[in-house]
Amino acid sequence: MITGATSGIGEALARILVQDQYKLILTGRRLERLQALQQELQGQGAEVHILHFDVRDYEATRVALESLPQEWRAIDVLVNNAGLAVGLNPIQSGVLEDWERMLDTNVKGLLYVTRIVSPWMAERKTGHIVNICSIAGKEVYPNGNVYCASKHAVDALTKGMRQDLLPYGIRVSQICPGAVETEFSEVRFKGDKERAAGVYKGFEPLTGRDVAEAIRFMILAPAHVCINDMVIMPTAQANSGLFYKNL
Ligand code: NDP
Ligand code: 8X3
Repeated sequence: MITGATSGIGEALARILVQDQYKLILTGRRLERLQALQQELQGQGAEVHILHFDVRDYEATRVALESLPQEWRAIDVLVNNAGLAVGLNPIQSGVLEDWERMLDTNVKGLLYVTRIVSPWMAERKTGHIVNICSIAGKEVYPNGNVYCASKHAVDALTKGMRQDLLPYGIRVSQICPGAVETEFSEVRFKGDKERAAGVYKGFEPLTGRDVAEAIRFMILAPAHVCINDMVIMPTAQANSGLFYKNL
C-alpha cells in the first residue's frame, strides 16, 4: 500500500513494484489520476485497488481503509509517502494555514494511516512500514522551520514505531531524500511552476524513480534484514543548502 501514489515518488514506486508482482493499494486525493494509473498498471497484468481519501481526515481514512476486502487487508508493505511542504517563510511571517496543512498531512496523516494498518500487521506478526522522511528530518534550513519540524517528527516516529512493533516482527524503515524533482516544489510554491523549476536548475536532481529504486531495495531485503534509515542525495547536493550548480 502506497499513500500519495498520484505523483512523484509514490507513483514511481507503484510503477516499479508492479514488475515484482506486488498487488498494489494506491491512495491519494486526485481520483482521476488514481483511476488512470490503475488502468495503466492493470493493462500490465497487475492487481490494483485504489482508495480515494485525504489522510488529514481520520474518519475518511478509517472508512476508506476499512472498506478494503478482507484479503486486501493482509498488507505486507505500507509506504507512508503522502506529504508536502507549503510555503517557505521565516517563522515570524509564517502562514498558519500552511503550517496546519504540513503538520496535519506529514505527521497526523502518517499517524492515522499507521494506526489503522499496523494492528492488521501485528495480528499477522509480519509487515514492513516504510516512512518517507527527508533530509529535512535530519537538518533544518532557513525558512524550512515547520516542514523541517514535521519531518523531524517523522524521524522520531520511525524510531518509536520500530521499538513498539519489534515484538511483532514488523520491519520499520525510513528514507530521507534530498532534492527530488517531482510536483513537490510546485506544491510548496502554490502552483508557481517557474519558481518550482528554478529549484532544480543547474544540477541533476534525483527523480522519483531513483528514490523508488532505493525503497525497492529496502523492501526486497531478506526478512531478517531491516534497513532502518537511508539518506539519499543527488551527487551535486551535499546538504540541504549546499549544491554544486552550473548556472
Ligand atoms: P508530490 O507532490 O509529487 O507527491 C505527493 C503525494 O502526496 C501526491 O500523490 C499527493 O496526492 C499526496 N498527498 C499530499 N497531501 C495529501 C493528503 N492530504 N491526502 C492524501 N494524499 C496526499 O511530491 P513527492 O513525490 O516529492 O513527495 C512524496 C514524499 O516525499 C513527501 O512526503 C515529501 O515530503 C517527501 N520528500 C520529497 C522530496 C523532494 O525533494 N521532492 C525530498 C524529501 C522528501 P494527492 O494530491 O492526489 O492527494
Ligand atoms: C524535501 C527536500 O530540501 O525541502 O524534503 O528538505 S527539502
